[in-house]
Parts: sequence; C-alpha cells; structure tokens
Amino acid sequence: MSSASPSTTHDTEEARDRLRRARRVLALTGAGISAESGVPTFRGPQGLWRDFRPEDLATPQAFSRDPLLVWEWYESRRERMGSVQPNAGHHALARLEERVPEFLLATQNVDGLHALAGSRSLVELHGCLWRVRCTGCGAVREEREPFAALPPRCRCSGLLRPDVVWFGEELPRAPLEQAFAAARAADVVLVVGTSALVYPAAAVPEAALEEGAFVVEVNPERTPLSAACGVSLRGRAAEVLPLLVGGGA
Ligand code: BV8
Ligand code: ZN
Repeated sequence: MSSASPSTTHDTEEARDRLRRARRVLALTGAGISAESGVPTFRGPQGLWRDFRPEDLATPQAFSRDPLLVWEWYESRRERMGSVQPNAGHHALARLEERVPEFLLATQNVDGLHALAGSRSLVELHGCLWRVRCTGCGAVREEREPFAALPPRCRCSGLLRPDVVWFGEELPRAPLEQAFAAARAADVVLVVGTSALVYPAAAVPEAALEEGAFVVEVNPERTPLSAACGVSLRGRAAEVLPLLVGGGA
C-alpha cells in the first residue's frame, strides 16, 4: 500500500493501469466527490454536521419529535443544492462506466449529482434529497421545488419525509445487496470522497478486500480504509479521477 499525492505518478499510473485492465469495477462515493461542486461534506471543517450532530437531525426520532426543525434543515440543503452541477469527478465516473464491461456506482450521497452527470449503473444507498415519501400512505414522488409550507403534507394529509436513510434506519435492501455483490466480484474498487465511517456502506470495500480486489482510494485525507488500499491517492476527486479515467473534459 502507499499513500501518495496524485503527483506521485507511480501510484496514479498503477491505479490507471488497474482500471484500464479491469473487467469488473465498483465505485463507492461519499460526500467528498460533491465537495468541488460546492456541496458541503458532513464531517469536514465547513461540514454540515458542524452546527448540528447527526443524531440531532438525521434520525426518525428527531423527525417525530420536531418535523419542522428537521424539514428546515433539509429544505435549506435542497435550496442550496438547487443550482449545483456535477464536477469533473462525477463526469469521469460516467465515462468510466462506458469503458468497463461490468460497472456499478454505489453512492452514499443524496444529492442526485451522479445521475445528473449521466451515470446509469447507479445505486443510491442512502436515498435521495429530491424524493419525498409519505409517512401515511407510503407514496414516493420526486419533488424539486421548494415547499410552500413546512412540514409538507401529502394529499392524504400524511406528513411527507425526505426519502433518505436516517441513522438507525435500514438501508434499502436491493441497492445494498447489489453493492456487496459487485464488491465481491470486482477486480478493482474505486473509493472516492468518503470518511469510511458510516456503516453498513463502509463495509462494502471491506467485503471487496476480503475477496482480493484491488482497492484504489481517492481522498485528500487518510481514512480508516487507507492502510488496506492497494493505492491511496491523496488528492481531490475532480483533479484525480480525470487522471485515472482519461479522456473527456
Ligand atoms: C443502520 C442520509 C442499523 C441522510 C446518511 C454497524 C452496523 C450497522 C450500523 C452501524 C454500525 N455502527 C454504527 C452504526 C450506526 C450508523 C453509523 O454507521 N454511524 C456512524 C456515524 C458510526 N449507521 C446507521 O445508522 C445506518 N443504519 O445500519 O441501522 C439497523 C440495522 C438493522 C435494522 C435496523 C437498523 C444508516 C446510515 C445512513 C445515515 N444517513 N445520510 C442525509 O444525508 O441527511 S449518512 C451521511 O454520512 C451521508 O449519507 C454521507 O454520505 C455519509 C457518510 O459520510 P461521507 O459521505 O463519508 O462524508 P464525510 O463528510 O464523512 O466525509 C467526506 C470525505 O470526503 C472526507 O474523508 C474528506 O476527506 C473527503 N473529501 C473532502 N473533499 C474532497 C474529498 N474527497 C475527494 N475529493 C474532495 N474534493
Ligand atoms: Zn400520503
């Protein structure tokens, strides 16, 4: 394993070569890949969690205790996200999908930027900020416009909630199983922009390592995963991923 800045051409070369030769690739992304699009991460210095603790807001208990507070936080994130665009990191992963015979992108992000960048073989492990779900009738719908009133209600008069996975809630089963199956079968797993702290998503690259996959990490900081990676590139996603994938903007 070696942790290197992208300027260490050897590691970048090794990662690029592994991706070029791979038949089966899983990419796992976290909030860091959206940082260069202007989306605050959770745990960084300007992190979303700076003012609040996750357990204070992103939990079913917080929602049942104070749906208005939780919605004010989510609505502020939705409004801030409104004009945000995918960056070169998102676009590089969409290009990688075109080149690799078997490719899956599993994201922890709820910002919808991978889909916007054209990724199609994509599972959202923690849901999506642009979808809402009725706590009454269970209806799920896409909703990109700001709500007239908070907390928003369904036609059935049930409380609407963001269709995201809160702490203490189970992840959607099919996407999680798809991610683990892809991890176990992968030649290369590309882990981008995640602090590798939140489970069970953080267990996905661990499953790949158990099956002998070559794990490439892209993160300006070290993480608990870094030591086990084949190559851990100390760099930003929008700068490093285009180097690894080549071609395009
Ligand atoms: C569950 C949606 C149990 C909402 C989120 C073991 C097993 C199972 C559960 C647990 C377990 N141990 C602990 C738990 C509980 C908990 C957990 O993991 N807690 C952690 C904090 C210890 N897990 C859960 O509660 C999960 N549910 O398993 O329930 C269960 C089981 C059975 C039956 C019933 C219940 C649910 C977890 C999902 C929570 N929802 N988000 C919302 O967004 O509002 S989590 C949230 O954190 C986001 O989804 C985010 O993606 C995720 C992870 O954070 P990161 O993406 O990694 O972001 P972070 O800011 O941390 O890091 C950014 C990284 O980017 C940094 O490393 C930084 O260096 C880097 N970076 C910065 N700039 C760049 C960059 N990288 C590249 N380029 C750059 N430019
Ligand atoms: Zn309803």
